[in-house]
Amino acid sequence: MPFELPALPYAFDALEPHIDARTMEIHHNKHHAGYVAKGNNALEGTSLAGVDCPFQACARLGELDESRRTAARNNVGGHANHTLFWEIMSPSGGGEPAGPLGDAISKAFGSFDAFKKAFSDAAATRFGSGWAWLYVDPQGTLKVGSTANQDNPVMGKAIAGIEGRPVLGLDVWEHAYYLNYQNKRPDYIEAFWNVVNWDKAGEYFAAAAT
Ligand code: MN3
Repeated sequence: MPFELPALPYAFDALEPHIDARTMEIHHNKHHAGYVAKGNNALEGTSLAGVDCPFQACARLGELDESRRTAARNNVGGHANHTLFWEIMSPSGGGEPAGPLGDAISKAFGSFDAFKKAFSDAAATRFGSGWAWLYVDPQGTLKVGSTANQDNPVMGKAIAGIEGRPVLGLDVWEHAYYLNYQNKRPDYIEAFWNVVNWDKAGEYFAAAAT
């Protein structure tokens, strides 16, 4: 089965005032839908055509001919990243993570506030378009980093510059915030913390740690 655009798990206006309805609608219905369509085109007739999970396809980009690889990297990457992004936000989000993820963040970064600063800095200093990530590296260590364009840590170091399995991702492309925040990316990053779905991030952490 080709990839399909997943429904948003909440209404377009559910994350207001932190992320506005118009941004969410265009971001999901136009940008994400475009990555799904172009990602399916890129994988059609290849060994990755039937892969269910877009992150699994991201881990296997090396199987593709060069003629398909860049389109798959950009668009299957875009599909994977946005699928995660919608899930790790919630109108009832915010606060601090509890349980194993909360413990692991304190252990890796010293405190939740130190983690938050490291992640916010990664998001603010990513030049141009890209993503900030909290991820579990191959040694099992929680790390913060960022990637360009639609790259993600699952693609591996040679492609993305960082390697691991994602727990939290923040889209810092201008299309994610420009209508409401214009050039003020730091304000968007600060607002993001109010909508983080830590329960869902905890599920990604549990999956990444196994
Ligand atoms: Mn986006």
